[in-house]
Amino acid sequence: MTTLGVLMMAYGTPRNLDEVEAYYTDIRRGRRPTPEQLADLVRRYQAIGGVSPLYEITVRQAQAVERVLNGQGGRFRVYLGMKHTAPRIAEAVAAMHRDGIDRAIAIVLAPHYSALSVETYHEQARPAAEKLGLELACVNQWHLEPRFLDALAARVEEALARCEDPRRAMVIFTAHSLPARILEMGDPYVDQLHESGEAVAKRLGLSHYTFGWQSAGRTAEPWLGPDLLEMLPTVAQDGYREVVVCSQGFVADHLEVLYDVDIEAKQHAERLGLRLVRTRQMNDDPDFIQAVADVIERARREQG
Ligand code: FEC
Repeated sequence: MTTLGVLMMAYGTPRNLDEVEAYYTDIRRGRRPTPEQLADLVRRYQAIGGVSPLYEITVRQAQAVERVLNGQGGRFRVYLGMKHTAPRIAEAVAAMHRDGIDRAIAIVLAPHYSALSVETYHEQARPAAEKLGLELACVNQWHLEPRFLDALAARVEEALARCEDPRRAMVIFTAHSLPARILEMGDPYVDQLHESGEAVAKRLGLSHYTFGWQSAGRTAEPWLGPDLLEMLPTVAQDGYREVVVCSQGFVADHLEVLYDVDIEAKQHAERLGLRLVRTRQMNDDPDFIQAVADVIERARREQG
């Protein structure tokens, strides 16, 4: 049996505060942030303890997926490639090639597809693989993978159980906002977020739920809305006292969850008399790891 490579791709995070400027510049495609923008980002990292746990979690996710896939009788080797920090996606592809791997599945640790998110990972992976003659099958989306939906539903149920009155709590499914121009591009991102949220709502029989956006970039162009922060006053005015936020577009604890939801949105909610309960992130929990392994197995069968 030959070894099949798995190129697991994730966002990447600075390892310390000194790396924040280079990281931010990379996210901005080479444009350095202003001193004010940089100071604001450093402040947010400081607020979550100075560093984000994202990289360590991503490593654990990759190791766990490899263990599950090989435990199911396969012969896989998972390589981690980051979009904005080392080890870069192209480096991971090169490492695979050095190890004699000529076929691989590429998966981004973000379930919903957008040309402005998942595709930007593939844009780094495909040319690197082509150059080395490595056959790469890229998974575009996996937001409806059954065990991913089970994992999401379990977390919403668990968060509702932490509410004083679960039947009267509003559930908001959120994802990272993107520039609103994706709407004119026929991008499936918005529909896919509704599809996974609706599937979870149906499984749990939810009657109070809605969709919102979070963590919009600090740029001049319009971003998808409404933003979670803008939605909270309406939720409070509608008489809700508790709100469950399910950041379904993210699969790990990181800045956009630990700061944007746990600090910023929670404080805003408190000022409005609302109690905000966040669903537990997937991280390397076994149910989620099995779901990712299922996605990869399916892609392997399709690759033939
Ligand atoms: O914990 C950490 O250190 C990293 C957290 C982190 C994740 C993440 C995920 C996504 N982003 C997506 C899109 C954009 C677009 C821009 C943008 C900007 C930032 C900035 C930081 C940042 N993102 Fe991010 N993102 C994370 C962190 N993101 C920091 C810069 C400062 C700020 O605006 O807050 C705007 C780029 C521009 O300026 O042109 C667009 C999307 C995801 C979810 C999918 C994925 O994980 O790839 C989409 C985690």
